[in-house]
Parts: sequence; C-alpha cells; structure tokens
Amino acid sequence: MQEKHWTAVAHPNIALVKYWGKRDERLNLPAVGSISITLDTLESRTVLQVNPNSTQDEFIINGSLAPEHQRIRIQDFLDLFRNHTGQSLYFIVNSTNNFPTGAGLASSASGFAALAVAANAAFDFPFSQQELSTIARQGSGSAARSIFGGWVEMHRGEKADGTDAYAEPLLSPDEWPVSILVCITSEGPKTVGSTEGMNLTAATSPYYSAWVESQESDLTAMRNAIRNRDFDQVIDIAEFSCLKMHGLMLSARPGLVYWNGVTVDIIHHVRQLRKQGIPAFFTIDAGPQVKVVCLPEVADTVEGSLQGIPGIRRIYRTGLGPGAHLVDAEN
Ligand code: 2P0
Repeated sequence: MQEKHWTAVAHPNIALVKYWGKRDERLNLPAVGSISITLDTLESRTVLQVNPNSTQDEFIINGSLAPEHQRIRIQDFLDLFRNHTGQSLYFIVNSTNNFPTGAGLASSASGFAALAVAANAAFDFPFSQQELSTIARQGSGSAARSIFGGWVEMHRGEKADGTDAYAEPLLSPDEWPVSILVCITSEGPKTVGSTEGMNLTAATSPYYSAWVESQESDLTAMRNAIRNRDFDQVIDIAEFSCLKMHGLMLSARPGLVYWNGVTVDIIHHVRQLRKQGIPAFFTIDAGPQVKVVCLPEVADTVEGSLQGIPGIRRIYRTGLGPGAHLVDAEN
C-alpha cells in the first residue's frame, strides 16, 4: 500500500526591486523589502510521502538522493512544522524542477514554497497563507514571495521574531499581464550562493548601508508604478534596482561578479530595443541569466530579436503565474 502523500507546485519569482542582505541570519530576516513577479511555466513540483517508522527525512532532488547538507536543510525546515504541531511525522521529499537548478533561476524560491505548501497539507493546515510565507522565508528568503502569484511585495518587517516579515500579493496575474523571456547564458551552477554572497557584501562593502537606506524609496515608487500600470516607471525602477544591487555586489571584497559576457550583451541589446520604442527591460539575479520583461504585445518581437544574440543557450518564454498550490493529496 502506498503511504500518504501530498503534491504541491510552485513557480520561481523574479525580483524587480531586489532583496540582498539579512537583518537576522537565524530567522532569515531580510534587511530590505522587495517586489517581485511570480512566473508561470517554470516550476518546482514537490511530493511529500510519509516515511514510516523513521526519525529522519529523506530528500530526492531531480531523481537523485540529495547531498547531506541539502537533506539537513530540508529536515530543519520540516522541523518548523513538527515543532509547531508537536507531530513527529517524517517524510520522503521528492522534488523536481523543470528548469536548471541552482543557476540563478530561483529554484530555492519555488522549491521551498512548494515544500511549505505540501507540508502545510501534510500537517493538516496549521498555518494561514501569511504565516506560510514567513515559514517559506526560513527556507529561503525569496521563497516567501513564491507563496503568492502575480505581482508580490515582501515586507522586511521590524519585529525581532520575524512575524511581520512576509509577502503579500499586489496584483493578480490577470490584473496586469506581462511576458518574461528567461535567457539562459550558462547552464553551470553559480559560484557563490546567495546567503554567502549577502554575508560577504554586508561585511565588506562600503556601499552596504547606502543600499539598505535607499531601498524604501524604490519600493514606494515601484508599488505606485504597479498600481498605476505605468510600465515606463516599472522599467526605470527595475533596471535601477538591478544595477544598484550588482554595483553593490561588485563592491564586496572580493567582488562578486555574477555576469558573463553574454549577460552584458543582452543588457545593451535591451536598451537598444527601447531606443527603437519597444518597452522591455532586463533584470539579473545572483547568476549570469538575464530575464527580459515586456508587455505581451511586443513579446514576439523581443523574443525574435534576442534569438539573434550569439551565446544565448536557450530562452524560456513565460507569463505571470499563480502562487504555490496543492495539486494532489492522497490520504
Ligand atoms: C531577489 N536574490 O530578490 C534576490 C536578488 C538573488 C538576487 O533572493 O539566503 O536564495 O536563501 O534568503 O532567497 C536569492 O536569495 O537567499 C535572492 P536566502 P535566496 O530575488
């Protein structure tokens, strides 16, 4: 007989106003708020199955047993549910991504969001959506945002216990659709993980305090731009926030250089498209991939022109997607 199992799907998200830096490492509290869009098409699918008579979780990622440090990260995360409910249930966690893992495409965001939703069902729904966002955050900061679909804001929060550091939706996917072209410029894993990169930046960059202090005005401007459906404003703030974050990363010691040559080619290309009157912008995270965001009516044109750039290995085209959700539960 098959043991009880629960399946959840979550999509990666892309920050338009970026998160970089923590105010508390243990609770994974962000030093700055952020604003993101949740994607469609790219997904993490996580199945939780009860691991009977066991006192540890197993973790299988993309069909292979995960390394021990990843298994422990998953087990620590599931401890949040065990400690809260008092139930000592252990699981076999089977997670698959239909896109490159650990390459700056937010696989930890969709992975922990899917795991949070599946675990919430397995423990009989102890947490509200807002609480689930604070739980997902403890797995990975950006995962708090993938709990919700469409346009999403993550609050930095002020409280020491982190209960006010959660995400919430700003607009649903239907309220303001956009197209996203995810340009893969390298398939390899990134060299410096986000947590390590953030800690290095906070400890060594002379620009770090200016980064934290200037975030609030970007968040306010982006919130207003989204409410007003003002794409020109979104372009302006998103590219500013992206380049400001990469300027910050470059100013760490040793400097964090996440880009390759093709990353830079795409930046110039997108700015050239804008000169021709095509509304599109780029954004880049802790890796060399470039996400180009545009209004749906110009997506064919933008995709066609990106295909002409040598060195882009593949392009995923997607729109805005839903928040993390349960797709199957068999009890
Ligand atoms: C973001 N990134 O806002 C920023 C921009 C990468 C660059 O959130 O340490 O993997 O687990 O909280 O969530 C990636 O960070 O970091 C990220 P942790 P996470 O999307």
